Parts: sequence; C-alpha cells; structure tokens
Amino acid sequence: MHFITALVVIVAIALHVCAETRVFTLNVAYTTVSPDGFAQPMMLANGEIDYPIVVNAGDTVEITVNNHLNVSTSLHWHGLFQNGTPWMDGASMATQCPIKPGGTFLYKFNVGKQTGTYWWHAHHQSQYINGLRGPFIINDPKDPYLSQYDYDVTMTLTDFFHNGSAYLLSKVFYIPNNTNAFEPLPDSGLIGGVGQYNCSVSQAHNKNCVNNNPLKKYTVKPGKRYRFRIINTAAQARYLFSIDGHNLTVIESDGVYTNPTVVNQISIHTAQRYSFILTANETCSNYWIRAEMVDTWGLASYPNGLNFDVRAILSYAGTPNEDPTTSAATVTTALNPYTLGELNGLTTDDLPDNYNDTLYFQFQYGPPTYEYPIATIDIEGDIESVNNGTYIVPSVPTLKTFLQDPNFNFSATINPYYVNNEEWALTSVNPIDSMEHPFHLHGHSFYVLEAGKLLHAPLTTATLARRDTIQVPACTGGKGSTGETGCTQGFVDM
Ligand SMILES: [Cu+2]
Repeated sequence: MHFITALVVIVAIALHVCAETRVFTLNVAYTTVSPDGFAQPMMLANGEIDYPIVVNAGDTVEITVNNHLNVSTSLHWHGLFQNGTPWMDGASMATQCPIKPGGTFLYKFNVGKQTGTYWWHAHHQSQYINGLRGPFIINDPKDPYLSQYDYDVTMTLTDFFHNGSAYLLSKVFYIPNNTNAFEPLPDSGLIGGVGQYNCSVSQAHNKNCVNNNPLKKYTVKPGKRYRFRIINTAAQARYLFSIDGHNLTVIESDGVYTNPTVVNQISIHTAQRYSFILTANETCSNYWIRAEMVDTWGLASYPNGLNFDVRAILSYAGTPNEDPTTSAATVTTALNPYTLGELNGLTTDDLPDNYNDTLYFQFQYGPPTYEYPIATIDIEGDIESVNNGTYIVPSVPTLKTFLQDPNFNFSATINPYYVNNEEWALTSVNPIDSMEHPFHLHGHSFYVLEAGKLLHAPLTTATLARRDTIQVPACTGGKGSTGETGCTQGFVDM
C-alpha cells in the first residue's frame, strides 16, 4: 500500500513541476522603429520587434491582447494544435471575430504535448507583415538533444515593407480586376529584426533614413554548442540560409525532432522553422550569417533597391568589432525538406493501406476579382463532388456557424471539407502556378509521403518527414505531349 501511495505522490509532484499557467500581456500598438535604418510606425506587441513567448511543455498559456491600434486584429499561434480549443486559434472570421480597436481578448489554451519552435502572428488580413509577429517557443525537459547543446538562441528571418499592409493589400495587390497585380516588393530583409537599407534609392525615403544600419550580431563562445532556432516570419520571401565556415546539424523542423542531419545550407520558406546545432570550433573570428532572399518576383529591375543578400554576423567572443571577410562556401549539402525524417518516426510501411478520407487540393492563383481574394481552391474528395471556391471572408466566424449548426450548408466561398475525427486523411496539394508555394494546415502536423513533379518519379524517404508547413514545387517546364500544356505541376502528398 505504501509503495503505491508513494508512486502516486511522485507522479503528482512531477506533473505539478512540469505544467504551469504562464501569463502574458500583449499590448498591441503602433511604435516607430527603424529595423533597417528607415524609421516607420510598425504594429508591435509591447513595443518590441519579435516579442517572444516562451513556455514549457504541458503549460497552460493565458495571453491577454489589448488592441491599441486603430484597426481590428487577431493573433494566431502558428503550429499549435489547439486540441479542444479551436476557438483560440486566432484566425479572423474563421475561428473568431477580430478584436476591435480598444478591445481586449484573452487567449487561453494548453500546449499539450507539443514542444519546439513555433511563432505567433496577427491573422487578420495581411496585418502581420507590419510587425505583429514573434517567436513562440515551447521548451522540452525531455528534449532528446538536450545534452548536445549549451545555449539556445532564436533567430527570425523576415521581409520588411516600408508601406503599411493595408495599403499594400488594397492599393498595390488586390485591386479589383487588376490583371497586372503582382505581389508587393519588400524593401529589405531582416535577420533577428535587423537589416540594412540604401537610403539613396528613393527620395521619399530620405527623410528618416540612416545608411549602414548596424547588423545583428550573434556572439558565440569558443568551443560551445549552440542550438539556433530559425523562423521564417516573412510575408513572402523564401531564404537560403547558411553560416560561413560552419556546418549546421538540423534537429527540428516545425516543432518535430528530426534525424540529426548535417547540412551547409537550409532553404526555409514562409512560416517554416528549423533548429540546428552549431559548434563554435572554428578560428576565433567574425563570420557572415547569410539569408539570401530568393527572387520570387522575377522583375527586370528593382526600383526600390531591394537587396536580396541579407546578412547578420556570427562573432566569436573577444573578436574585434569588424565586418567579417569570409565568403560563402559551395553548397555541398543542402537540406531537403521532403526527406528530412522525423526522429524515430514512421516509415511508409507503418502507414495504413487505405485512407479513410482523401482530399485533393488544387489551387490557382490568378488576378484578383474580389476585394480580398485568397486563391481559388478545388477540393475533390473521395465521396463529395468537386468543390471550387474562391474564399470570401464570411460575416460570421465559420467555426461559430458550425458549432451552432453542424449541418449548416456552407457556400463554395467557404469551401469546407469534412473529415472524421481520429482517422487518416490522404491530402494531395497541387498548385497550378509558376511559383513555389508554402502550404500550411492549422491545427495539425502532417507526414510528407512524397513530393515532386507530376509525371516524374517521386522522392522516396526512409523515415517520413512530419511538419506543419511544406513548400509545394512550382508548375514549370511544360511537357505538352503529356497533357499538361503549360507546365509540369508540382505536388506534395501528405
Ligand atoms: Cu498556423
């Protein structure tokens, strides 16, 4: 009896130690800052760029958001499952009404068993690109890699616009019937919230602009091992990330531990996260950290002076305060997001032979015709007929409508697809677009089964990759005779 009692007490203590309620207040307001030397008002939480939220596995999180902006907002916790609390997901008009100016909203949820690197961001229109974003880190006392690093550092990569998101959305991008609409160009890229801008490029930009803004410096101690968590919080930019003179051992993607994978370049798309271990065992010096912005705009020239070569500095402690003179290594081991297997994860043999649900998403991205179009998405299910909807923001949050009437007949502008709880769903995503697109599923992580180009042999993996955001290859290089007249479509099966 005593033995059993003692066990119960130990379990109770262990649970008590692990899980707590963590309380945060995010005062959301305009603050004028100069992340790249160019001063402008940004929407920030508590006046900080990349305000971090750090909790432990199992914690309950209470975040009070006070909206001091003159526009509505809502905040999303990217990658968190919100198991049992879908109304806390923060997607404006999908899971909640936006928080009005002057309003307050309490987000309360439990992070469950999730650990690793996530991020929070505004989920109202395109608002987060004005600064409402930051890391969301869940520390893991049972981290299998815990003994392999001494320090834990978070680094955001983003693109930065000198115009407000509302202006970019309505005046540049989503002009009704504008067949020449193109994605707005950022003015610079930031690492750790810091970048540089060439003030001479635009007259209008000269007023509050300082050239040669000091770059972000990450200081390391010789011989120590660092876990770096990189988060792409950009509106659009994909980055090719590397650190001169150093290999990166990738151990996490999107909150999932991966097989340790040594690379010297990481392609990281919007909303993706990676952790890698870097050992500071090179000559004591300064080294460039590079986040080369991939040109997805494809313009002949860039009148706003956008510099794709975004940098920060890795500095060994005690090294003189000078710019690095290092050069980029040849890319010999690039990270492959489709084959980066989950640590101790499933193999294809572990998957069920038959899936209970099958979804085919095909999305097309064309000239906007509505005020706030997203994309036209076809969802073809195994039972349902083909849907085809261009999403239009509803007047009542979709979740609310569903909870009040689970049989509600949603229109094609919501384009719902129903899956059953606790069942496998095969999802195939296949854009008809010449650009590589990140695809993200709220509330879930998925196994990447295969990816590539239709009509080509797919990649195969040993252990499956599992994550919550994956890039779907672009539609390129047409093969007319095979029935695809314009291009060969990319796909990801998950
Ligand atoms: Cu998300």
